[in-house]
Amino acid sequence: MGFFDSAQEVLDKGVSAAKGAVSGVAVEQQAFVKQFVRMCEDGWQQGWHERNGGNASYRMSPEDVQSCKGFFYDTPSSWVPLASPLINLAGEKFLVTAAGSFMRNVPLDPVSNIGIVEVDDQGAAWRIVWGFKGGGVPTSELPSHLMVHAVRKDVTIGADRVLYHAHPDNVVAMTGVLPADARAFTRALWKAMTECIIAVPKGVAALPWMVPGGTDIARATADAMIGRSACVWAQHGMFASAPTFDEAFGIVHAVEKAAGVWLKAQAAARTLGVEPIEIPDEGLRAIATTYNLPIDDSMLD
Ligand code: 2HA
Ligand code: ZN
Repeated sequence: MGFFDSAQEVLDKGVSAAKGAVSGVAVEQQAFVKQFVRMCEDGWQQGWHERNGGNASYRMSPEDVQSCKGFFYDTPSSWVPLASPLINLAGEKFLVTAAGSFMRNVPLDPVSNIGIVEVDDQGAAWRIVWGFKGGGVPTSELPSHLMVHAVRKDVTIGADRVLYHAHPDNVVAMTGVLPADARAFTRALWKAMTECIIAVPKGVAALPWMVPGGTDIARATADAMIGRSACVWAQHGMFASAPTFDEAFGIVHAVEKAAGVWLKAQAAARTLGVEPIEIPDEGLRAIATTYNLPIDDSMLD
């Protein structure tokens, strides 16, 4: 069953009305929800979320679930099967943006533009337990989000919780001139701006253009992010994974800034007829040593 068939099924079955009287701090007022909403708003302010571009998800902690579950729907949506089970996500709950929602509207109306999905105890299906008011469903990139969460939860021993997908224009422009290759992107970005190797010490993965929203791009991204916290999607945008909202946003922010510097320097060097000056490999090694960074050494000559 395709995603949109599944989504339609969710819509058809409908989601029951929220509980009438529950005590406690409303979901929208929880600290993790406020941070999620702030990340969406900040990304919009940066210009990374034209129209319905971009999406985000957060794997809730047991404490988050505890403080929200009193607000979950009495009757959740029907279960929607995953393309293949993600056993290490069994029972996990995720706060995610809604399909088709505009990031700029998330702060204005969180309960319509975001929602919580629960994964079943086999890691084989998901259902809506809160939010998506007015018939919404989770982001079209839910397959990518869940597959990448499964990988990152594993490789970071549960530390990574936030996944952020944005369309930052300098990163996208860079994919018009560099091959979709982790080493090519990582070296260009690291060498353009000192801070970049600190933000992404394992470098960035890069995938060629693919159809968004499906399981092919999801699998490719999950594989690419086994060893890296960021992945560039050619002619599209990028994904970042981190333990916190600040760090996920910070990865995109630093990579996008380095991409902008790289593009400007390359263009100016060409105009002036000079060779661009970059941080040498020994300089990058010295940053790694000084700041004790767990860099991917294979990115250096
Ligand atoms: O949410 O960004 O990749 C819209 C997208 C799809
Ligand atoms: Zn996108």
